[in-house]
Amino acid sequence: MNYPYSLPELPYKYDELEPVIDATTMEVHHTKHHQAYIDNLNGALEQVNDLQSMSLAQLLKKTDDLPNEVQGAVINHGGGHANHSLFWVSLSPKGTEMSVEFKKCITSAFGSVDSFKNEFEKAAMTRFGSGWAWLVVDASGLRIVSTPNQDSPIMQGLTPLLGLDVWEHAYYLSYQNRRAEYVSSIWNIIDWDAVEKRL
Ligand code: MN3
Repeated sequence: MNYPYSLPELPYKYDELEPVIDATTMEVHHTKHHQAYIDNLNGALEQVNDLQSMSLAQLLKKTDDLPNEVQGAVINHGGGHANHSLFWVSLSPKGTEMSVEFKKCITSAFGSVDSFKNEFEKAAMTRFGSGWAWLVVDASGLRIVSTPNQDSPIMQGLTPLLGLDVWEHAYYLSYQNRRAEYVSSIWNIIDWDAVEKRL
């Protein structure tokens, strides 16, 4: 992903993730929230020519070294663009099964697929306020982490494989305060083929 950033098309229609995520939530989330991160990121980079040639991942890896006037925008809006772009393509209308190979990786890292899911759900539930739960990989292997706001795991040198948006805008219309129901329903629409390809 490079400047000027643009809204990626979704590989499914807004209503195709129902009932897990309703069509209105998807449309507003994609065309308003995600678009706003992109617009704000482009706006912040407009006057900073030497950062325009860097990829979004490169910018996120070096947020500590960025000039003050763009640092916050890259973290919040660059992170927002990267996180949502990954989120959309980790979902599919019917979901897919984990491959045998990937199941083995999950089992060796977390004990079982169920304990992986429990740990992931716990990360999503214990993230106070707005943020994300992640399955990530680094040199030490697979891990579950959560980040606040739009912080990207890329900022910490981690490679995100799967991210779950737990901002209220991601689920409030259907689930109101019931984040746990949203989080446990998400397993029905995960595209494991897409997640595994990132490993
Ligand atoms: Mn969101």
